[in-house]
Amino acid sequence: MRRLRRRSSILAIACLMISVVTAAYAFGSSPEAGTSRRVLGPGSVTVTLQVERSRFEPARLVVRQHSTVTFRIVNHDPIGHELIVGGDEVHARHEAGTHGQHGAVPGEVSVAPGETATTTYDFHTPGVLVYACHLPGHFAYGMAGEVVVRAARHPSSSTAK
Ligand SMILES: [Cu+2]
Repeated sequence: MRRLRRRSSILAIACLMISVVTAAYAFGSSPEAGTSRRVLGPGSVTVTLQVERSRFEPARLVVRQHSTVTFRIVNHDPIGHELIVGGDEVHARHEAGTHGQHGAVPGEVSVAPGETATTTYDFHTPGVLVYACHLPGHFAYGMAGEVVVRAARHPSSSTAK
């Protein structure tokens, strides 16, 4: 009887540990994990976005204006995703739309399960743009990131003469 009780308490602890680990997977390890502080550009740069459990990593990029960013999306998930880059209007349209496949428009690409896809986007205007996946439920789940576009440091001296 005593042995049985001990066994069931071990089982309870094991269940608790499994749920803690599951929660850690679901919410990520720290708020800093998905951010990148490095300022990219100007000019052509390539950024690799890892996709795992319907999240982009990193989930924040900082680029100088007049950067041409090639996004390389590595999908580690067993389900398809997409990367859509743009402003509020672009995201509202895609969230409401039913586009199945992307690829022809710069900044819009579909990525099959376990595959890698690329798309290129020009960032010219300072501000904040968003990249997101608009497959049903993914954006609401949090499958999005932001690109902070910083003004060129010395716009007059960099292209003078
Ligand atoms: Cu997705």
